[in-house]
Amino acid sequence: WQKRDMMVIFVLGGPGSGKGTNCARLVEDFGFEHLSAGDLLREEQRRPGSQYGELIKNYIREGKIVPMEVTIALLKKAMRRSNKGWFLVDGFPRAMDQALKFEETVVESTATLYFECPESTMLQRLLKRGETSGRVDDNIESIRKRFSTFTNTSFPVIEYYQQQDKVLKVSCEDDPDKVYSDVKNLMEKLIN
Ligand code: UP5
Ligand code: MG
Repeated sequence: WQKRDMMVIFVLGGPGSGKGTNCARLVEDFGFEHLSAGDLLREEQRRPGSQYGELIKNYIREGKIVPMEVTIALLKKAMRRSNKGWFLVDGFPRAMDQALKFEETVVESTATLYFECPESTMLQRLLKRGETSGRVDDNIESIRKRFSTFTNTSFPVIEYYQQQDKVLKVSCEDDPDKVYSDVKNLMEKLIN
C-alpha cells in the first residue's frame, strides 16, 4: 500500500523532549498531518470494544513498546483517512524492527527530527506535566522505565538514521520559542 506524493518525517526523542509541542507548531506553519503514535494508542485504548485496550494500557504504564502490528495498523489507518500527504510521525519508530517494517510496508522516511535532551530536563518536565496530564505513565516509576526503554531500544533507531545522514538534530533545552525556531529553520531547509 502506497500513497502518492507522500512525505513522512519521523519525530523522535526521549519522553518529554518536546516532540508533541513542536509538531503542533509545524502543523500550523507547514500544513503537516501530525500523527502521534502514543496519542493513537491512547485513543485505541479508550475505544469501547477495542480488543487491545487492556494490553495498551499495561504496556504504556510499564514504559514498554506495544507490539508493532497494533501501532503500524493505527498509523496506516490514520494516513489513509487523511487528505494530506505530508506526515509527522511522532514517537515512532521506537525500535529497529519497527523502522524496517514501516519503511518496507508503508513508505521510506524522508528525514528524522531528533530532540536531544538530558534525562534531568525530561524528568522535570514530565513530573510537572503529571500534576495535570492524567497520563498513566507520568509518574516516577513509569518515567524511569520509559527512559530505560528509550536508551536501550529506541536510541539505536536514531543512530541508524544518523548513519544514513537523515537526522535533523535539535537541542530541546532552550525555551519553547527558541527550540521551535531551530526546528522551523531545519524544516525550511529540508523542504526547499
Ligand atoms: N515542554 C516542551 N518543550 C519545552 C521547552 N522547550 N521548555 C520547557 N518545557 C517544555 O513536552 C513534554 C512537556 O514539556 C510538556 O508539558 C511541555 O509543555 C513541556 P511534549 O511536547 O509533550 O514532549 P513529548 O516528547 O511529546 O513527550 P511524551 O511524553 O509525549 O513522549 P513519549 O515518547 O514518552 O510519549 P508517547 O506518547 O510518544 O508514548 C507513550 C507510550 O506509548 C510509550 O512509552 C510506549 O509505551 C507507547 N508507544 C508504543 O508502544 N509505540 C509507539 O510507537 C509509540 C508509543
Ligand atoms: Mg508526545
